[in-house]
Amino acid sequence: MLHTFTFGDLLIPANLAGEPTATSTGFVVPAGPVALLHPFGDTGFYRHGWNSWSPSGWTTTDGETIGIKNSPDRLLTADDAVNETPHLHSGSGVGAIAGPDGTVLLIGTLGLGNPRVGADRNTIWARSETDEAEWFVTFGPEQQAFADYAAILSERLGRRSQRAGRVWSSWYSYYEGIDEELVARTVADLTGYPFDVFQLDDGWEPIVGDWTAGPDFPSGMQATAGRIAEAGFRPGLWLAPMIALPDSTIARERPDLLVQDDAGRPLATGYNWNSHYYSLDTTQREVQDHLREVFERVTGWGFSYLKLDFMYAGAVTGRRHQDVHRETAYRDAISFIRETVGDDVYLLGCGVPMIPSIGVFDGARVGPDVGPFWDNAERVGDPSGVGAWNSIVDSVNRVWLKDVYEVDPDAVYFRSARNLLDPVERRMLQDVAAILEFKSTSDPVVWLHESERAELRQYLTETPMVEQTGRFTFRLDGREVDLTAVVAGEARSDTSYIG
Ligand code: 9PG
Repeated sequence: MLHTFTFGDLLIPANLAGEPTATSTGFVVPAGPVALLHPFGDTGFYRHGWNSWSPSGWTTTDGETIGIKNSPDRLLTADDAVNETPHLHSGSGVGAIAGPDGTVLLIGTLGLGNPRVGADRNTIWARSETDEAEWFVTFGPEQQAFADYAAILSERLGRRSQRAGRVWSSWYSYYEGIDEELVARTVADLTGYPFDVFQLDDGWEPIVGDWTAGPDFPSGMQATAGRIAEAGFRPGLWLAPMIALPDSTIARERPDLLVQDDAGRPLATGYNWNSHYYSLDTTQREVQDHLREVFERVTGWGFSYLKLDFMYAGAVTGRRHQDVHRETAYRDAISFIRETVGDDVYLLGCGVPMIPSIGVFDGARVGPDVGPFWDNAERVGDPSGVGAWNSIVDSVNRVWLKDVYEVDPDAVYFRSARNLLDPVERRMLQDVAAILEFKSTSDPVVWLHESERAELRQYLTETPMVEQTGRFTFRLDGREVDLTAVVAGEARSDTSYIG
């Protein structure tokens, strides 16, 4: 049906599936395709990435699109292979175009079904694969519009209240090279530092897919969790419960439990650890039994903070036993995990589809991995590649998600040893994390100089008041932090940044 939205003096002709309903902050539009005619011509467009690592940000309708240009090779971080559109401006779940005087016209999904929002110089449009979710449409000052959208998203999908606190994670120092001795030593060194969580990352398991203690943890995972708890930290553990490497027990013995391709073979749903990997078909009863066992086991060991990684793989296109949309399969699976672990376990999503995870995860990663260097070296031009800059750009473009769950921009560094980031770049990472209000690091205390230890302590102890004053400008305890030039790729070791 044809409809005209009225926002003050602004009239927006629209083609909708049904009559919109006014709310106090905008309009709820019935499920089905949406197309709005806008009068702004070529203008700014906000593109939102599907999962934690997918790029998000502002471009213009006549500018370069934001996204991953070789998506079949980058299944992990693209908006999945089917939806990445190299020449079309579009994003996942929500999109906005810039109007005059800092206003935006925003369309956002209120549910699942692979909702996409795109725009060109005349239109902003939205559609999904299921036509089951309503949309929210609003016009107003940019931060207000996103805040209003976040509020209605939480109303519809839920909002959890647990906070992660200050997290030490093993990834950005030791990577997969962890063992029980090293962990015990690292924990002992951290005694007295005000961390809340000590989280073991990838490397404890024998192989991705088998969630049992690996050979480097001969005393078992319960012993390690116990040591962490004795030192006064909450034990945290990394898992990638949706995926399995070809040599894992489940992939070798029960390929029928994996998501299949059209020929009925297990479907490769990503590439890491020098191998392709598969996804579990979570619509099968036996897979749910497997997940229940895994989560009862790891919480039984004493871990109550879980970083669940590569979760997008539970929501990719492929053949599953039950004929449900892939995002519904995903949401059912994570809801099942939440029921299994209960409300007290903190679930941090990583590589999660952003919108289908709302209300189930306590926190979510909102950008690609940081690294102890500024630019991604091995994936030039891929905004989802590892590196401090890519991580900052995606994260600051997702600050608005703070209102739906905790947002994790990834670890920050204090160390100068084993680090190519200079003091200004390290400070930028710390500021972004302060803005997002999530504190984590992987620096072992023994890698830090005395002054760096003091900086770490201070960072963990002080929580600045955060105010957003513009798209990329903030006030941290009254100090102006302007990330505009950083996001644009202009400022790097600009010493004026820290004054
Ligand atoms: C453990 C790591 C850490 C890290 C996670 C995740 O695009 N990629 O190829 C890609 C590979 C690895 C990756 C993210 C993206 O890292 O984000 O914090 O837990 O797994 O293996």
